[in-house]
Amino acid sequence: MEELATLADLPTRYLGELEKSNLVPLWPSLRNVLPPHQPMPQTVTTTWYFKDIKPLLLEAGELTPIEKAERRVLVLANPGHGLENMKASSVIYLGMQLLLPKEWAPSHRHTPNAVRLIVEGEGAYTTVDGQKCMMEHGDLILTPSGLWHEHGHDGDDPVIWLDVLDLPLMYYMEASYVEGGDLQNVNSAGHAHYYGKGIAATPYFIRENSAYPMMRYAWKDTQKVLHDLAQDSQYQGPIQVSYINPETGKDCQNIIGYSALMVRPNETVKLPSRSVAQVFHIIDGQINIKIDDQNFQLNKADTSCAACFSHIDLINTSDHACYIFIADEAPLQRKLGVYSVRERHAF
Ligand code: 1HN
Repeated sequence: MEELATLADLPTRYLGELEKSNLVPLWPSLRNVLPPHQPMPQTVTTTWYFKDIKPLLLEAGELTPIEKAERRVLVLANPGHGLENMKASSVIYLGMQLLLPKEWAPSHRHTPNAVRLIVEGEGAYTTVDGQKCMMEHGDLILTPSGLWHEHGHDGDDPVIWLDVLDLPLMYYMEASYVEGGDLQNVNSAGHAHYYGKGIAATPYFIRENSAYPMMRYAWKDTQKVLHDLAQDSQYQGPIQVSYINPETGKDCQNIIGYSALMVRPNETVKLPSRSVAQVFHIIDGQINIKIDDQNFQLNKADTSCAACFSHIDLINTSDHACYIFIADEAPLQRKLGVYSVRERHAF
């Protein structure tokens, strides 16, 4: 492709006149906004270690009362986007949230979709749209766009969870806002018991929020499916399952996709190179993650993010299985018709 002229090739007088009329020449920027062959992501490979986060989050618990925080969160910010912009990728926001015993994070609802992946602690719950969802290690709890949600804690120890939201996208679209609300009336427990493998409650009556029948995906159920898949000698692919809407079989949320992957002892999983940024969070176990030319040793509760088209290997040299929670931008990109997967070539 031809190298194009730059701003410096234009007379200052001409540039001044353009500016006065709110005009900009395209050609000096064309190769930036439309780079050849693949995007030039601002997202850089980043790892956040739980051993660094936890003491700072607990200190936030001492420094800032919950009433003064509403949500007590340290944001996992990607330096490639500028820390103050609070993005893990252009679409994905990540934060680690702390709730102390007896604390309450009041009810609100907002346009960004959120999920929580529970990291540690017992006795906390989230009430989503009147459904009380207990939070246990490894559980995934949805708080979809527009649904009321609040957090409470009846246990004795601090509870910490990972929040994943499509906030950067919503904010970019100028579609992000919140409404505050009153304490919710609890009317059921996450609906999880209405669903099994291939089975869903028969919908005689249309629910008010029919798009989201299931709010809580218990880790013990997910882990069992991973183990069942690993037992199937006919099955060749990586031991990975997607969190889906049990009534439609489609992604559980509209924008970010969620899955769980088991890397067996002494197994290496080479992921395909895909057009989406991805987040890896260790539910349990240890893994060496190789993202392009960088290597990280991840332990339980550590989190990494990788830009689009990264080459990612997950190498388990331990004699225990490693369980990884993955968030990616695939549902959004599929809907927009820009999702792709490429053959990996040697680096
Ligand atoms: C939010 O509503 C929660 O409800 C957590 O726990 C993190 C980050 C940005 C915007 C809304 C929550 C959030 C958030």
